[in-house]
Amino acid sequence: MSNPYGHFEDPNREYVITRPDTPLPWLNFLGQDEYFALNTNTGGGYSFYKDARLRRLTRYRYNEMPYDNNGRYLFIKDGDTVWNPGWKPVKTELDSYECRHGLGYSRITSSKNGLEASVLIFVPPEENLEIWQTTLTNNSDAPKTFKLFSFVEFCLYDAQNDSTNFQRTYSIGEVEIEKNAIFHKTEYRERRDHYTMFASTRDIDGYDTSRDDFVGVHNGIHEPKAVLAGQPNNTQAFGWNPIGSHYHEITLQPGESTKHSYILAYVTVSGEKYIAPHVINKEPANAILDKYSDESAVDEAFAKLNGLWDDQLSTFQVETPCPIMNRMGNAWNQAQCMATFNLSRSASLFESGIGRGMGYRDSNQDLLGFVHMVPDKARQRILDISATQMSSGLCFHQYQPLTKKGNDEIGGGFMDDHLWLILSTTAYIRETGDVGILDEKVGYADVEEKTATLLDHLELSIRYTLENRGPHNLPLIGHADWNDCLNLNCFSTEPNESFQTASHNTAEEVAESLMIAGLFLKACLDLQGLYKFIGADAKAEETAAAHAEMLEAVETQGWDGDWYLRAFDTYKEPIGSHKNEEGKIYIESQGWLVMGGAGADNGRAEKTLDAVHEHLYTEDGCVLQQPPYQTYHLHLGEVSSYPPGYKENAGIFCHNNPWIHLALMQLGNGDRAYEYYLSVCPAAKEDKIETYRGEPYMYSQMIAGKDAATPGEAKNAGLTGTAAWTFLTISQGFAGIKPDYEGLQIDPCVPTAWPELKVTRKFRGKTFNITVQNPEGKSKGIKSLTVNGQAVEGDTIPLSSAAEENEVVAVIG
Ligand code: BGC
Ligand code: IFM
Repeated sequence: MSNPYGHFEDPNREYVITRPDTPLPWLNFLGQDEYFALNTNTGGGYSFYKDARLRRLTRYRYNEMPYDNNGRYLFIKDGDTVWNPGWKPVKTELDSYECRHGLGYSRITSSKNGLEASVLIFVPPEENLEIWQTTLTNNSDAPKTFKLFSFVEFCLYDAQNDSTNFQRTYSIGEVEIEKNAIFHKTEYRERRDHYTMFASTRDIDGYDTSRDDFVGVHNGIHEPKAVLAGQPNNTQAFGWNPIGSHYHEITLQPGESTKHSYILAYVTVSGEKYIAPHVINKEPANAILDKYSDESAVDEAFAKLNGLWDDQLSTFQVETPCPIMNRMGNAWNQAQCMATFNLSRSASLFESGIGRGMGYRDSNQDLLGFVHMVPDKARQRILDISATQMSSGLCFHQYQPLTKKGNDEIGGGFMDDHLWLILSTTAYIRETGDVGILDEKVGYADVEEKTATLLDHLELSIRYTLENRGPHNLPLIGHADWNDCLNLNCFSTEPNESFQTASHNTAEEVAESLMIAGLFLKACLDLQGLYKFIGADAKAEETAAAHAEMLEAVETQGWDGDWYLRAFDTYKEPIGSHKNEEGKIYIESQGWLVMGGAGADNGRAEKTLDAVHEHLYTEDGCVLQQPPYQTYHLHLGEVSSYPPGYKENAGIFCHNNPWIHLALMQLGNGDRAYEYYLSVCPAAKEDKIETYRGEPYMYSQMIAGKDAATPGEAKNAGLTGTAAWTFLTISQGFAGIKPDYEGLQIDPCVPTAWPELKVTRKFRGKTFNITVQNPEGKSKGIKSLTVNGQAVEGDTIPLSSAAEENEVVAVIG
């Protein structure tokens, strides 16, 4: 497959971009503790500590011309030529350009007129800083003297305020300069405990901290005055817009190379170290500089980062006959899961970092894709999320990562939120066996005394759905369910009102959701397993009864003849029915109901997935519904506000595709699941990249559907639940490796043409080297299972009899 912009390099887990003018900026997420950096293939992006809204360190310009404006820039002035290793912002034509996005780092290497500049950008594990290790090589046959300027523009920490409240921000900016370090200390005066340091490990020959002097009031960042003039102004910023820029004059002999690093660090000072509001204590900053004064410390930090990824990925590695699935499953898909763990839906090139924090629904789902890599962090995440549920059962839809407090700035009343907690908690316990988490006292967001345990939250969540059912005995949808845009209680007597202003039909919000019904069924199955494991048999039976009762409502009220309905609206009319003119069939209820056990013994599961195939499947993935809404309908809400084929109005919403893949595999249809898997996989889009436009190494939230004006075009790359669910498709679906309470279940579902696959899985401190053989060309069903040469009954390897290292052979037949 050819892609003129780049290619995968699997052995070193890199995507190598060979042209800077990619169809859209292609992003990499750096950092996985508390310091994060967004970095594109041209060095664009910004950095923040914990929270992209409240602790933004550098500025970014959203929706600018060009896209991806502002970043980590180095300017080189070599004679009259000014160029950037990342091509932008000056965009001087380069003699060579390459950007290697790897896991947690990017390396940009370019050359111009015989000078090569290579910049390795990464965030060392467990440190609140980023490093740009810069190597300059004179490949010409004459000595070269050139000028090098670094550049970042500081954000005054609260990104919302920073981008709106200029009457204040233009007067509060403060910096200090000492030796090779520039300190951005706005906010310190207010007795906050932090500042930002931007330093060079090479002695500087000058600096700038005032944007007006460095760039010029009437210049753009592609024509910075100081660089064009070839000399810095050595300015100190007072208010306006503080920046950090170091200046170096460098001479290299032919063939000579030199290396130094820039360090951008978020520094905190507390306790007795805090001197006075206007004098920053540089002790912690100096400790960082001491540490990295030697480039070998930078090399070590980089090696540590790579070691961390080796380790994280080693929990699950797969070798299938499909190279695309291998490269995604073994590296990129897992890396994207980690990005969603860190950032939920808060900060990407499509999420501003200001609008959203950590999503309740989102983070619970994301956890399914990272719990195996970072179980301890997953544990804390579960406790943080659950603490934002209220005593009624309703949840804050999101919370700020810095404060961990819920906020409902994008509205509340999503009637699915609470149920996702059951999926994440049971996944965590199946992975770790840690039932102790159930007794953790997390409390409720609206009750001061923290007496409620996590188990209480799970029970409340089941009860809340049971107690909030509508006229068909199905779960009420409230503002929306997983589909944020299906707002079925919108209601107005005014003409021309939009879903954004319409009041809700509060008197009778009776719209119901079959998707929540499916999610509830699945949550009941998961919880039942947990109750059995902890010996709560009566509770397990109660949960089985709740499952049966909901199933009864689904099968009697929710079947449309060829597929399951999606919902009932506030007028009690069906949505996602052949009776509707548009939106006759939706994807979400089909996937969830099958996963929850609906249609299992009446043929409806197969039938409904066949309907998905007939009505929703396309070669770019399954669209969300069909036919799209051509006009706006207030009583359906935001869904019909999108033009046909985009977003929830019949776009290919990648997130819900793997639900269908998993449902297909549950029924044993490995061939179709595989075809569907490839249809939506970004790594399979390289031969249509001009249409697709997104990163080939990470999922976008959406691909424009067949009814769109631009079918096949991807949008909203990076932060999407697609990552977690697709990782489950690979690991628990095709490879069939399912962590269970008492052991490791091996239940693969493969395309009939696959003779074999191999998996390495670490599970509860033991390693399993698993070979799945498929001699009869089937898809599913384990005929025999041996562990270290011993036959095992059924398809689950009991942990009790497993050794440290286990050779497993599972034969499908
Ligand atoms: C937006 C939708 C979007 C969803 C997920 C909602 O708040 O209105 O358009 O699809 O969030 O990003
Ligand atoms: O379910 C949501 C998710 O929470 C955010 N992205 C869009 C999805 C569908 O509306």
